[in-house]
This record gives sequence, C-alpha cells and structure tokens, in this order.
Amino acid sequence: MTDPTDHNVFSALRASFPADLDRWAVETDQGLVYTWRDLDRASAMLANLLASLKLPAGARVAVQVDKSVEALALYLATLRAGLVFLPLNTAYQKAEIEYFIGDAEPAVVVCTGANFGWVSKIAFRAGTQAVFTLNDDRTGSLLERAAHHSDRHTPAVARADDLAAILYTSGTTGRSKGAMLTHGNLLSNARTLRDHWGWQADDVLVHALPIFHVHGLFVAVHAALLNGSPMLWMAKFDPATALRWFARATVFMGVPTLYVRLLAEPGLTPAAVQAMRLFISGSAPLLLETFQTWQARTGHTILERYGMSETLMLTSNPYRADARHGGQSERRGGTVGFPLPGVELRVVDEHDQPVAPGAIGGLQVRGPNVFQGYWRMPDPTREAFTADGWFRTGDVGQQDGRGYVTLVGRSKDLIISGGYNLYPAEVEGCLNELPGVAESAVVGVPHPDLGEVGVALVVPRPGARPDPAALLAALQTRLARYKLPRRCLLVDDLPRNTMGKVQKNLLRAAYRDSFTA
Ligand code: MLC
Repeated sequence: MTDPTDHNVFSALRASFPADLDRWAVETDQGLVYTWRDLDRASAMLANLLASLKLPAGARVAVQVDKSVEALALYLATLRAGLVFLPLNTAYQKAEIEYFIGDAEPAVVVCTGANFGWVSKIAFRAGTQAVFTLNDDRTGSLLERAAHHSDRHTPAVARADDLAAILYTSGTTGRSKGAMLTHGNLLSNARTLRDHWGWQADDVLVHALPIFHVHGLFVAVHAALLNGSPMLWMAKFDPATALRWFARATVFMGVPTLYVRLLAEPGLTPAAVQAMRLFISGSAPLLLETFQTWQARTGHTILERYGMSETLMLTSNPYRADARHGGQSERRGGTVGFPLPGVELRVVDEHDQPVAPGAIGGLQVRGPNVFQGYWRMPDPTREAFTADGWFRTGDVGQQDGRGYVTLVGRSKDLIISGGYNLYPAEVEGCLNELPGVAESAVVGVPHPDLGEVGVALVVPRPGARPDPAALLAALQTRLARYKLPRRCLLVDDLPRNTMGKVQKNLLRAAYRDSFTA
C-alpha cells in the first residue's frame, strides 16, 4: 500500500521500474549492463550503509566523484534514506571544495580515491562524520562498506517540503549559494516533464551529461526513470558514441555545445537519427544557426527549454500541439517556448509591475518547482523573492502574444560556457589578489564551440608588468577549469561610467571577435 502523503522521489521512481526487474536499465560506454534489479539492490545497500551511520534528519551527503552508475546509485540511495544529496562538479579545486564543505557541513563526504588525502582533511576539519571513496571503476571504500549491508531497504517517507538536494550555484557577488530543493520540487517537475515531453513505453535515453547539475541529474535521470525507460550512459560526452547510440535510442538531451560537436560529425545524417523521437537542448542559449542547421541535416527540430538550479525547468517549446496556447505546436528557434504546466511566469519592470505583452522585462516565476531558498543565507533568499512570492530569475526576456518566451539578456553579470554558469566577480576576485594586479574585468565573448568564454582584462599595479600566462596559471589552482578566462590581456585602464562602474558592454563589444573572427 503506497502512502499518499509520501513524496519521496526515490519511491516514485522505484514505483515506475518495469515489472520485470531483470530487463536492462543502464548500459555504459564501457559495455557494462545494469538491470533494474541492480539499481534497486545497489541503492538499497548504499541506503542501508547511510542509515547505519545514524545521521540526523536533514544531514547532507556531499559527493564529488566521476560519473558512473554507482554514483547514480548513491544519489538514489541518498533519497531513499531520506538524506540530502549535495553534488559537486568534478572540476572544483581545493579552495572551492573547502568553501562548499565548510558552508554545507555535510555529515558524509564521498570523493575519488585520488582526492581522498586533501578532501578528507577538509571534511574532518568541518566536522564530517564519514568520508568514503568511490572511483569510476567500481572500486573504493563506499562500495566495500556497502557490500556488508542488506540489499533490501524500505525507503524513508518524505513530505513534499522535506529537503532532497542542495545545488550550489555560482553567486553574482562571488560567493556560491546553495539552492535548497525539496522532494516536492523535484517530483512535481519530473512528472511535468514526463507528461509534457510525451515519454513513451519504448523510450531509450542517451545520457551524455555530467550528473552533478540539474540537467544531467534531475531533468535527464528523473524523466527516464519515472518512465521506466533505460539509459545509454556515457561517462564523458563523445559525439561518435552518441551517433552510434542514436540508432538504438529515442531521446537525447544536451547543452548547445554537444549539438555543435555532433554537427561536426559527417555521420550525422537523417538515416543516423531515424530511430530518434526527440532532441532537447538547454542550460545555455541555442544559436538559431545551430537550430536551423540541425533541422536541415537531420530533419529533427530541437526542442529548446529553459530552467535553472533554483527552479528546475520553467519553460519548454511544445512537444505536441499545446491547447493552452491556441494549439501551437511549433518549436520556435530562438525562443524557450511556453511556461510549463503549473509554472506561472511574468515579465516585470523595475517596480515588479507586469509589462505589456511583447515588452522586455525581468522574468519572475512561481510554482511547485521553485526552491525553498538559499542554504543558511536569509538575506539573499529574501532578496530573491518579491513580497508576494515570485522568484526573480535574474534573466531578462519577453513573452509574445502567443505565449512564447524569449530570453534577451541577463540582469546579472553571468557567462555561460559549454553549459556551465560562471560569474565574472568570482574570477575577478581571484585575479585581483594576484601580485602585480591593480584591478581586472572579466567579460563573456562568443565562442564557436562553448557558446561563450571569458576574456580577462587586467590593469597592472604602477610599475608592475605581470605575465598574463602566469596569471592564468595561478588561477588554475583556485578555480575550476571551466571558469578560467580563455584569454588574458593587460590594459592601461578599464572604461567606467560617471558612477565609476566598469562599462562591461564596451569591453564585450571591443573583444567580441576574439574567437569568432
Ligand atoms: C571543459 N572545459 C571547459 C568546459 N568544459 N571550458 C569552458 N567551459 C566548459 N564548459 C575545458 C577543459 O577543462 C579543457 O581545459 C578544455 O576546456 C577542453 O576540454 P574539452 O575536452 O574540449 O571539453 P570537454 O571535457 O569535452 O567538456 C565540454 C563539455 C562539458 C561541453 C562536454 O563542458 C559539459 O559536459 N558541459 C555540460 C555542462 C552541463 O551539464 N550543464 C548543465 C548545468 S544545469 P584545458 O585547459 O585542460 O584545455 C543548468 C540548468 C539548466 O544550467 O537549465 O539545465
């Protein structure tokens, strides 16, 4: 008998597993095949291991490991045990990990064997109870310990507003903020996407994204598992493997860079994607050119959608005719489609007042998908919401008379590189601490592969002449690689307006052809 008040995401996914648990659930690019029973048993053993630690409710399990099916099982186990999952990008460096662990105070940390030395030091200093290792070749202390536990486990009952995950988002001011997502947030969004994108009994997903962010972990994994659909599982995106798998799959989700790299494959033909039902893009703007070239090359129209860590998925182009929007069925390139069912969206002026249809303004949203606030940050949480509960996305856009939403810019200073968000303030803060640097500005410029990359303009201290290459090298030990500027140039000064604010628009214009000339 299922408990109607139970919103545990794991239990909902588990209830969708096929009746025949011996069918395949995941096949990896290493040739490993996992059944639904394997996923159930592995997550049960890991959940029993976590339960044996007798952790208090709300305890965090922080995980920085390479992508593997065991890492997926650990995510499922954390939900299953009623604990809070905290995924960390494998690119994060020591200073970043130190901040996340210090801020989140996880009870359990799981890292790779290679990083155990320094990660465990940081973790134990922050009061972490247990540090386990998990490698992408099924070794490590986590699995060794879990092997001693039963492969049967009764999932914890979770209320809709119980915390399920904390996702750190880079902060506009440089400090990352932990977005708190509940079981209710995750489950409502997963159900919406399963229904809205027409998941079918025979669907197979090509899973090519990392599982430490919303796109790969929630959007992709939840939609597939909630539909009982198997996944072809790539540890690291490889266009040739993806192409090969398209013959056996029906759904693909990618950031625009993956589509750009696939388009560079001569084998991408209508015949190669004949079995496919749906291509979905998100996490970064899909250039109209990519959208159109994909259509011409494959006959498929990419469905672009829009979301963020704080809100999960917000809008989507139509999968089929959308009765809410006059029967519109067109996937319009350059737009992110309509607000998803259950999501309220409005475009407002600087006084939070709705603007006329078609006018440009700030995007605000409400719905069961919207997060509960930033972990231990009451002030940023308060500022993120209006008095009547609308979340300020920080994105600028418009909604036309038919309901299509188009993003036209950002009120926040953000660069999206290969689908990863990075805030110039964090990079500038690190640069400004380096010897010989008086001040710096980082701006995003177009890049043919990654969409956008950072260019750093550095003003030297009087008499100093720092070597740009050495500055970039110094950043490498402090920042994840994807945050590093792709170019660093010395300049005499930075352009400022009368208020003394750096005019980044001028810098962006001056350097916009750095990679695309
Ligand atoms: C890797 N590099 C990047 C980068 N990824 N640099 C900038 N931006 C990135 N995104 C660096 C590498 O460290 C390496 O540095 C160099 O670029 C070349 O590496 P590569 O081998 O070409 O890159 P690769 O490893 O193939 O990675 C590219 C990628 C990856 C696109 C496959 O970045 C990726 O999987 N992106 C997906 C991100 C994602 O899932 N975002 C979802 C966020 S959720 P060097 O110095 O060693 O040469 C979200 C919400 C929502 O935004 O709505 O979905």
